[in-house]
Amino acid sequence: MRNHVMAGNWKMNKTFSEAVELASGLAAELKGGVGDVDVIVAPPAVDLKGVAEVIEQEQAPFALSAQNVYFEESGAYTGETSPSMLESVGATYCIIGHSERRGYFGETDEDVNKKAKKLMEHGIVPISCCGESLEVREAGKHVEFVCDQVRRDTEGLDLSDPSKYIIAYEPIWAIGTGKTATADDAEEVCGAIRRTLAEVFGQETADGVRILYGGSAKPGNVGGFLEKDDVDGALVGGASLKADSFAEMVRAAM
Ligand code: G2H
Repeated sequence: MRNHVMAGNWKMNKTFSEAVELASGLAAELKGGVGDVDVIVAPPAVDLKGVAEVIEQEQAPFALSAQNVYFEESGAYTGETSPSMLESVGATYCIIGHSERRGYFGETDEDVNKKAKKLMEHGIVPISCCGESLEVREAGKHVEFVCDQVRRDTEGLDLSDPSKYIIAYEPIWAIGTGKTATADDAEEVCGAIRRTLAEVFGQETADGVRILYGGSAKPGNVGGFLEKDDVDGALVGGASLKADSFAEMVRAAM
């Protein structure tokens, strides 16, 4: 059985001291344990080391994720961060292909695929995002669109340990807008993603990959998503910026 994942994407929020404060607050909130939920926080790159230290000092029950990576090992790539650098500060997960990176920074499926390969070489688990725009959804092409993205993003990956690859389905029209997809909307697409994985990698792999929902997920609605067979957790933006609301979502996933 797949265990739940609750991942907080802090996006471009929190200075170093604010990030340390949020991580400490979350550690305190989750002192009672998190059951078998994989709890993950993804602070901005400059905050990773500070949050890693909080996790270590307070033996916090959550793991560290980056929000982005570059697919080369080192060299003249000003402003970029390599998988080894992430590894060296204790990141064990990395978000790739978030719609904000695709939309504002031109990240393509080819980039996402290369990033996943590199991360996995370093033992870092990708949280690979996919999702359709409002235009695609209104044209009724969302399932086909997202499954094609997943095919391209996973091309040639070794998913023999499916617990080491996570997909986040985030309909773009529901991100940070307060508009949430319904749990049935999420299940329709997450189920189709799992069938696509089964076609490409076989049923056993498809049954092991965790698929998350993301887009205005919050304490009041996360339970409905988690009840769905093919939704294994959430990638949470806004509601992960407060320790108490994110902890409430973790408890809903326990
Ligand atoms: C979607 C999500 C987290 P929010 O981007 O990745 O953000 O919960 O604020 O919609």
